This record gives sequence, C-alpha cells and structure tokens, in this order.
Amino acid sequence: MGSEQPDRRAFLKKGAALAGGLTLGAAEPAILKTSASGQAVEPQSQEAQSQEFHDYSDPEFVAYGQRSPYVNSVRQAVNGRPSPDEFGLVFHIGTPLQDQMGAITPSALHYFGTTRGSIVPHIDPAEHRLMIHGMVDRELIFTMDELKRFPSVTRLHFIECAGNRSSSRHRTIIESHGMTSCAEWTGVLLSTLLEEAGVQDGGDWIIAEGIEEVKGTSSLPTAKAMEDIIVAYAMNGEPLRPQQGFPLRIVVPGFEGILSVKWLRRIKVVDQFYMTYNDYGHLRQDPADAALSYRIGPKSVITSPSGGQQLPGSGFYEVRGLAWSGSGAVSRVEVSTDGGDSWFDADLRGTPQRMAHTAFSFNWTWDGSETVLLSRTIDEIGQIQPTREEVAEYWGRPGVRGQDNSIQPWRIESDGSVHNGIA
Ligand SMILES: Nc1nc2c(c(=O)[nH]1)N[C@H]1C(S)=C(S)[C@@H](COP(=O)(O)O)O[C@H]1N2
Ligand SMILES: [Mo]
Repeated sequence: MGSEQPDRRAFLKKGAALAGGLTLGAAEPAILKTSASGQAVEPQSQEAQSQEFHDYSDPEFVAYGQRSPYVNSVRQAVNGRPSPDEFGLVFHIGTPLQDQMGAITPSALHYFGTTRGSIVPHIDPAEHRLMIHGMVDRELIFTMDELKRFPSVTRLHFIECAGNRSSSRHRTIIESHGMTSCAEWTGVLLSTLLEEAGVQDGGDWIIAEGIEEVKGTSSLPTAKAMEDIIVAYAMNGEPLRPQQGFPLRIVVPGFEGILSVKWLRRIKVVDQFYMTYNDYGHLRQDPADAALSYRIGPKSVITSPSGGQQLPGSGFYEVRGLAWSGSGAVSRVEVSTDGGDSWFDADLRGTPQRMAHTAFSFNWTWDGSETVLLSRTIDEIGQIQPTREEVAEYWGRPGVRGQDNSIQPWRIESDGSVHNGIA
C-alpha cells in the first residue's frame, strides 16, 4: 500500500485543483451549502478535513460501501402528522430531490411511505411465502427461492404517493415533491405468476396484501396485473431495502403509490372491487372508471434551483429537474425562466422510460432580476401538465383535491434566494 500512496496523493491534489477551478462562476458549490430546510450545513471539523484516507481497518470498508462523510443529503419526515394509532409514528419520509443527479434515487434515499406510521416488519426471507389464491385453477404458495427461478424483468419505475402535493406552506422540494422516487426494480411479472395459477373467468380484480398488523391491502384490476405489475425482490441491483418492502413487494407502474403493496404475502383473485383500508378515499368503486383514478398525471419539477436554495449571483446555471407520467414515457419537457411568458424545450437525459422519472436540464443565464422558474411535462399520449389554476378549475374550488400534478413555480428573488412561488 505504501507504494500506492504517492500516486493517490497526486491524484487527490489534481482533483482539488479541478474542483477549485469549477467553483468559479458555477452555482453548484454555493447551492449545496444549504440543506433542503434552508439551514446551513455544519462545516466539516478540522480533523475530518485533514484526514486524507478512510479507516481501512473498519471491516465495513471491505464489506459494504459507505458514502463520503462530506456528503450529507438526507431524507426528511414530511406530511407532519403522526399516525393516529398506538404507534404514533411518522407517515411518510421524503426524498431530498434537490440533491439528486439523474433519474435513479439511491436506495437509501428512496422515500418511505406507510399507511399507519413508519413500522418496518422484520421478515426472514427463508420463512417468507407468497400465496396466490381465490378465483384461480391452482392455488399456489411460493418461497422466495421459487420466485427467483421464474424469468424476471428489470425496469425503471417511479413510485409516487397520491398525497404528494404542493402548497404555499411548503418551503422546500422535499415538502412539496419528496414523496416520489425512482428505482430500477427486478422481479417476476405478476402476469407470469397468475398464468401459472390460471385466472378463472370473472376474476377481474385482485387484492394484494402486505404482512403488517394493519394490512397494506389494495384492490387492483386484473387487467393491470396482466399488463405490467412486477412482483419485485430487488431494487437498484440489490435486495429490496426493508423500508421498501423486503423481501417482496409489488410495483404497480404509474398508479398511486399506495397500491404498490410492500411486504407482500398474498394475492387473492376476486370478482369485484373490494373496499380495503388502503382503498378508502383513494379509489372510485365503479370498476368502469376506477382504474382512471389510479394513474399519476403528467408531472415535473425543477429540482435545482428549488425552494430554500441560494444562488450566489447572476450568471450561468444549469436548471435541473425530473419529469414523469403515470400513463407512459415523457415525450417532452418545457421550461420557462420568465414566469410562463415563454417556454423552451429542456434536454432530456437518456431515453425516457415508461412510468419512470426522466431527468432534464436547461441552460440558463440569470440576469440577476426577480423571476419565476417553471417546468411542464408532455407525455407520450399527449397529456400536458396543468397549471394550479387549471387544476383548481377542474375541482371547482381553489387548491387541489385528489392528486396534485400541477406546475411548481420557484421564485428567484434578486438576492438569489429561491422560494416556493405559489401565492
Ligand atoms: N404493506 C404495505 N404496503 C404499502 C404501504 C404500507 O404501509 N404497507 N404504504 C403504501 C404507501 S402509502 C406508499 S406511498 C408506498 C410507498 O412505497 P415506498 O415506501 O417504497 O416509497 O407504499 C405503499 N405500500
Ligand atoms: Mo402514500
């Protein structure tokens, strides 16, 4: 190792010089000095700054990688109120979207949504079973190993809580949009398992059940199950995280997050929609239009600059954001840097995937005067992300009922501070 050290030192010095060069005129280092809540991030201790190498004696160093102590982006409890049960825990924990680069949310930063507070069942995968029963020719019970023997798929999909909404009270993007994340999910298509079981005539709905005391249970149309629901055991290249449903969950692409049942233990094929705990207040009972109310509308948000950040001064900025739709792939994203008077196409990163976050960017030179930044998504079936006014008109009253996929305004003041632009 001794012979390696001089090389590494030389490299680190070069790296430092490069980073120093980039800070001139670039917005990012200054922006990153504030956390999502707008509070200054604690400066590194002298000791941490002088340490050039990590502690090689720590077995974790070899066993599992950790992020740099200088990287301190964290999730945050959103949605305020605790669960109304004996646990009294937080409902949802939001992703720090303001720091995200690209479409994939790191697993450790994936938002965490629960229906009754942040309890996480401890499940031994060797003991775990998935049962498929009800209106099927063959009732089946699978072990995790058996599930992994089926042909699998790996797909990028976002999950978004239907409660993800913006209001004038929200100061940061974690509060307004943090209840959506995007991961690469691996698992068996539910259609594969249902074909194995043989769905009987009239088995038009399924009920998916999770393992915890208050069951995370959802009704879903069998047609959606046959289309693209994944029974997932892995995310971002490794087993699911416990908070994301270890060892097994469904991912229901494009539908409200509450339907992506975690800690999955049972799927029952049934003849009709059943009102479950999860479904209450979320779905319409009329099967003819119920499925429509499941889908997340075309949506986007500028992640940087966003509320609580601070621009160091006028000049060049790369405006960055995420766009998605519950009805397919994003086909276009438009950005306005003048409060909506003019709109320009943003650059999309990579090939947009269906029901997945797509990263976008837009080159912008800020003249230093107060302005409002906006973005809007147009999806593959031609849907356009609405303004807040359009959404309010739809609901026939101010504010947003139901899902909120409205355009998020970020107001830049002449001092460079960035604020929620909702009046
Ligand atoms: N079993 C079970 N599944 C569940 C929940 C739950 O509490 N229990 N919460 C739901 C809600 S409200 C959301 S928004 C998504 C969040 O998924 P995530 O925590 O992986 O982001 O999971 C859904 N699936
Ligand atoms: Mo949720």
